Amino acid sequence: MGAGVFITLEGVEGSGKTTHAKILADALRAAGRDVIITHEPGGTRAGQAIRAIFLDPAVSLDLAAELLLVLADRAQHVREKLKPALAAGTIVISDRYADSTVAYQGYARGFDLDFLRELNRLATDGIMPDLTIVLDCRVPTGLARISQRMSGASSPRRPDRFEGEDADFHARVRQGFLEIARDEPGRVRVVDSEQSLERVSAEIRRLVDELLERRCP
Ligand code: T5A
Repeated sequence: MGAGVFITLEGVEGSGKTTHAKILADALRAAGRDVIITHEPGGTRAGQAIRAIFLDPAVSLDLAAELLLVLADRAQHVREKLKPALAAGTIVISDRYADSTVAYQGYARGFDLDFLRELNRLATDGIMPDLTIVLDCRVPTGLARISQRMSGASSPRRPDRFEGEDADFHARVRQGFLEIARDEPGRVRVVDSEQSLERVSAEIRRLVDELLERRCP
């Protein structure tokens, strides 16, 4: 990896990743840092096409096809966007990355975790985040935020492939993220995202400032 800094936000649906990616990026830019926000799936043009199939509940997908689609999205994302940005010294904030595959396709869908880590090695080309923040909230809290957001939208949409899964599925995803954090405490930090937006963003900022102090004082 070049001189850039790679930060990922992970967590269950509605845990606040998109909101906090933006708050963090705005704060870092105000401090004079060069920052991009990206996301998976869909961070590239090819990824947008993959995302449309991946999330559409009306498209029948075998679980192996679902897995390979999200890995294809990542392989393109890493090579087209992440590696060049990191090589240019940018701070890259990604809303979801490789840990989502371990949590969703592994802990929740049941694929072998070591097999997924091997596939992630191929898709990521070995690029792993310097810091991953798991925004942790209870599943009903996250889902309630999503349905509130949907009901307030000007053009309401149906739940996507994952939002439509049952509570047990989302509970396994949450557990998966917490186990990933337990297994890799040096890289992955958990923030309670049921706190106010201000408190969550302050905790995220503290973790990021610690990282930046170590990486580029
Ligand atoms: N997926 C993805 C896989 O299965 N495998 C993989 O490898 C990958 C990469 C992507 C889906 O793909 C799956 C997982 C996902 O299901 P997506 O559309 O990109 O789907 O959606 P999500 O990443 O799940 O993002 P969401 O939009 O659903 O949720 P966020 O981004 O976590 O939440 P956000 O920030 O939009 O917040 C939701 C609402 O809550 C409010 C916000 O204002 C917003 O209205 N909110 C708070 N309110 C009060 N207090 C707080 N602390 C709040 N934080 C946020």
